[in-house]
Amino acid sequence: MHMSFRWYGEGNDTISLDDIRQIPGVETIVWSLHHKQAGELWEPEEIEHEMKLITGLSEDDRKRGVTKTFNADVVESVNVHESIKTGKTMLGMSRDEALDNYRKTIENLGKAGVKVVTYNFMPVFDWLRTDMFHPSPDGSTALYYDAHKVAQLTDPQALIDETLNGAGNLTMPGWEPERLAHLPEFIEAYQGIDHDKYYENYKTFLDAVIPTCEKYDVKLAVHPDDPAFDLFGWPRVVSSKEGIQRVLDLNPSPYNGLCLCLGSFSSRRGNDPVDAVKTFMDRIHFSHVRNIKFLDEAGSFSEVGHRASEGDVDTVGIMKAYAEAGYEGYIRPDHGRHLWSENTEAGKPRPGYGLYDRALGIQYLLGVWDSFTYTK
Ligand code: DNO
Ligand code: MN
Repeated sequence: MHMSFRWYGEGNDTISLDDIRQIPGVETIVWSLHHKQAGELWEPEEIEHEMKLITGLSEDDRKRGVTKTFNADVVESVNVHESIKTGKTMLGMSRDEALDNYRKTIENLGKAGVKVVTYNFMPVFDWLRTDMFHPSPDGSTALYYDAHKVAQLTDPQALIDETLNGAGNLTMPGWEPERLAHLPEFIEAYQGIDHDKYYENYKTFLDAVIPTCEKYDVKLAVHPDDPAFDLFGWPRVVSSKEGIQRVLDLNPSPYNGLCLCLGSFSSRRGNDPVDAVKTFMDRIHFSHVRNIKFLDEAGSFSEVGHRASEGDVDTVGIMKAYAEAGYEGYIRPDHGRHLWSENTEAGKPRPGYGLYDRALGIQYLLGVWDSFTYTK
């Protein structure tokens, strides 16, 4: 198992590689070219520049006697253009053009040495919460999902107006103002696309891209829908054990795999994360291990610390299942709460991606892992 940490890049993250170096056990930096829009080609020079930052040491590092470096094996995410998901020309790009760019990006990443590329296949938006700094009983804040609030807001524009704007200028991935300007176009394009049609479009994507993944030895890893159920009447298909199995069956290549996010997966009542780990082990290339706590019957939840007893996700059972299988893929602690000085305005990290709780989470996950695997 390789422990990893998501980093948003120089100048784009309040956390530095130096900070991450001091968390014991981190081998892999999970990165992306965050300025790229879905559908855009990632050029070799841009990839090389970012990977050098991660895998190398600066002059200053050397002078200070720093020797620890990271690998840059995992990219999260290369986002999928809406034309691929809907099968229609969208935002001026045809599906074929978007597929060409995706394939070429995989090729460029593979040639640079990247091993795993994460993506999600959610319609229109990436993850959704109703509150990004919800106060917890201990004074920390956490990402929060109020099911009642979402149930009352039947169209996404209302949610944006009433909830997200209240969160200040912070935007969630996929909810950038430039994208939101196209909301009517998205709503129109998804008319008549049900779950079966969406799986069909998904298969077109996999069949087009997987041969390139095989050729350049890049494993594709889908992140489950977050939260793991339909929103605004749009189809979500990576939300349950059956849904995931169907995605894996769309293209049986081992390169068609999972970034199994157990926090997202567990947001659907009845989903069993330990069972999912055991069932899909052979196809899990990357995994996010985090915890959530349900707050009511409607399914509202708060993100909580990684310890199993803090919430409803059996993080011990998950790590035990990975340890017993001799899992050789990548794991990261995913979101964390905002602790200590991270609650203040100045230098506030992006929601869910502070330093302290993710560092604590790593130590917990490694502690559990070690208890099953370590010998002196
Ligand atoms: C949610 C997060 C997501 C994830 C993307 C992957 O649990 O891990 O932001 O990074 O959905 O495409
Ligand atoms: Mn995740």
